Amino acid sequence: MNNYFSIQDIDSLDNWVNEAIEMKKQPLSDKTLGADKTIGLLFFNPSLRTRLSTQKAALNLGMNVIVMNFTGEGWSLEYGDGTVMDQGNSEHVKEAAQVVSQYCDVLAIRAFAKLENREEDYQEKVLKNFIQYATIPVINMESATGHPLQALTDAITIAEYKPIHKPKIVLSWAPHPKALPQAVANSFVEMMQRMDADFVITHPVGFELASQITNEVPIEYNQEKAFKDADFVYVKNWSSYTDYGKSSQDQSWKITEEKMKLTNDAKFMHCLPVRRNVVIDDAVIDSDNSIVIEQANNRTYAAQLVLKKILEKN
Ligand code: AN0
Ligand code: CP
Repeated sequence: MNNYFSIQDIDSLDNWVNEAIEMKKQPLSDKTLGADKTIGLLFFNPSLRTRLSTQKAALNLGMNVIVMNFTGEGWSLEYGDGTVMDQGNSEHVKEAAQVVSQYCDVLAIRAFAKLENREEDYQEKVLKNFIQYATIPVINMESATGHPLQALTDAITIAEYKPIHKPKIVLSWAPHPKALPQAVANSFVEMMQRMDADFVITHPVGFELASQITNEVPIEYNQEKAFKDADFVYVKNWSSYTDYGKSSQDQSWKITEEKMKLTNDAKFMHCLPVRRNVVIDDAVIDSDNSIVIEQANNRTYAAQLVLKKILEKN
C-alpha cells in the first residue's frame, strides 16, 4: 500500500482489524520499524484526536514527527494547472508537495470540505494533488469527502464490543449548530458495507448522503424505528449533500436516554468532538453504554497499523 486515501486501500478488513487488536496488546513491539524515518503532518483544519493519535502512532513505531498548521502558517497554495499566479496564492502545490517530500518519508494531511461547492469538494483537490505531486506515501487525516482513519478505528471498536449475533448498527444523524462535512459519515457508511452487520442509516428528509456511497444501504426516516433492537448507535451530524452545505438544528433528532431505551442496550459511539446537550444528552454520553473514549483510544492503533503497512512496503 502506497497511500491511505480511503478505506478502499484496505485489502483485507478482517486481517487489518485483527492485526490492530493484536498491536494494541503490545504497541511497542515494532519500535525499530520506523527508526530514522520522518512523518510530516500537515493540518489545514483543527484537530485533537487525529493530531495526537497519529503522532503517538508514529512514536510507537520509532519515527520522528514534524507537524505544521498550514492555514495561517504555510504559504497559501495554488492548485490550478497553468494558473497565472498574480492573485492571493503564493506557492503551487507542485512545489509544496515535492519540497515536503525532501524532508519526510511519509506525509499525512487534513483538509476538510469547504461546503461551498459540492463538485469541488468531491473532486478532493487538496489530497489528490498532494498524492499526485508528492514522491512519498500520503495518508488522509480527513479530507473533503472521507475520514478513513476514523472508519478503521470504528471497525476495530465495533469488533471489540460486538455481541455474538450479527450486530444491528445504526448511523443516526443528529442536530448541530454549524454545517459539518459528510466525511465521517461517508467513510463509516463505506466501512459498514464491508462488515458483517445489519446496517441502517436514519436522518431527516433532505440529509441523504451521496447515493454512490450509500448504494443499497436501507434508510429509515423514523429515528425511533431505526433504534429498535440496535446493538450500536453511531451518531454524527452532517450537512446536506443534496442542498449542499445546509445545516439543521432540529432538536427532535437529539440523542436522548429515552431513545436509547428503544435499543438492545446499544453501545453509543461518536467520533468526537461532540456538542453536549445539542447532539446528545449528558445522560447518554455519560452512561456506561458510551464507548466514545475507548473509540478515541483506538485512533492510535488504526493510525499505527496504517503506518506499519506503509513502512513495511516502502
Ligand atoms: C469535523 C467533521 O464533522 O468533519 C471533524 C470530525 C472528526 N467536526 C467538526 O468540525 C465539529
Ligand atoms: N475524530 C477526530 O478526527 O477528531 P479530531 O478532529 O479532534 O482530530
